[in-house]
Amino acid sequence: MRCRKCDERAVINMRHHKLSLCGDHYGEWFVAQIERAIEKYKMFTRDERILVAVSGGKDSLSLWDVLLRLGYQADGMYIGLGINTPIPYSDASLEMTRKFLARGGWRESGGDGDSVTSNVTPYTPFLHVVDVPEVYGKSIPEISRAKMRGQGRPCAACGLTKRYVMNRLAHERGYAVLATGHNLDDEVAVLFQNTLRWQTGYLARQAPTLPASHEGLVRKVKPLCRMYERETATYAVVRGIDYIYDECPHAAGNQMNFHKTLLNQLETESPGAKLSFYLEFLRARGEGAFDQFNETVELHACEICGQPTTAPGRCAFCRMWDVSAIVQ
Ligand code: Q46
Ligand code: ZN
Ligand code: ZN
Repeated sequence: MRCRKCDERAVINMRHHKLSLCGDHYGEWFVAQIERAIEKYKMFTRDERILVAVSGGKDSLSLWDVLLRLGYQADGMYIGLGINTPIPYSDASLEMTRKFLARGGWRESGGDGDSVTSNVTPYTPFLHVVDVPEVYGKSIPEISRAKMRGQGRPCAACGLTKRYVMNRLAHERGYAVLATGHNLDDEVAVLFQNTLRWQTGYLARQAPTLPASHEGLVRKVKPLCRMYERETATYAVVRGIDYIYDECPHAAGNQMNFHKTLLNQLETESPGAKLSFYLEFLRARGEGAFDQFNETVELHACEICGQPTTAPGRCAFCRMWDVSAIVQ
């Protein structure tokens, strides 16, 4: 298979786009796709400060890399969850993130970086690290065991904590927007799950750009939402980004992965099915198909931390972590 643009050996063949590209041309193509999504979904501008939630995985590191190459003011935030058994998942993922930052390489001249970086002002990124066990006294598996009576996975406690810590840090440090590395496969699996259950409220709020609906909340964006997981992985490889291959040990066998497997079968039979499922959903959503389900819930400030919450008194995070005074 040859590159459509230069006849070099192709590193990827995207059947859904009928396009195969070599490493250099693929890198350029990928960056251009992300820039297009940022503009199309009005995610952010070059004047705004962006906080990228980084996990040490291919998606978030690739996203950070692309934003820096495009000259955006993008800092990173790593949340240490304290998940280190049976594999040192948290420690290894922080190491990958630090390695990425130390390596630099997004302002290089020459090679495929040239056309992307030549006319942008380089930005020196900063990495915020919030270590949950250090700040809040317990790891995610520990707080989950304590609060959920050892039932099920720690993912509910994990999701709540991550959402809270990300939003709070972004808001307190004056970032205009929080960017996450969700790719097309992630978005389609969520869409499929929400559709199976007809969770219309969730469907109404599933979007590449979620505006800050309330004081204290920041805008949330997903610039990789139209890129297949395979495409993001290929970008990381082409760019020589070292990332953590292991999934969180608590992810194995979850429903999301099961749905991803089903959707992959569909994609194999019908290339492009995932992309069109997602894009057609966005079209219908854009035409107002879910507007009636977009309820505006009244939020007020948590009496402990001041973050917006629906519950009266303490927010769900402060209740779960038994926070009775503000932890800085
Ligand atoms: S990190 Fe956390 Fe995931 Fe691990 S404990 Fe579950 S939610 S699976 S994205
Ligand atoms: Zn080429
Ligand atoms: Zn609170």
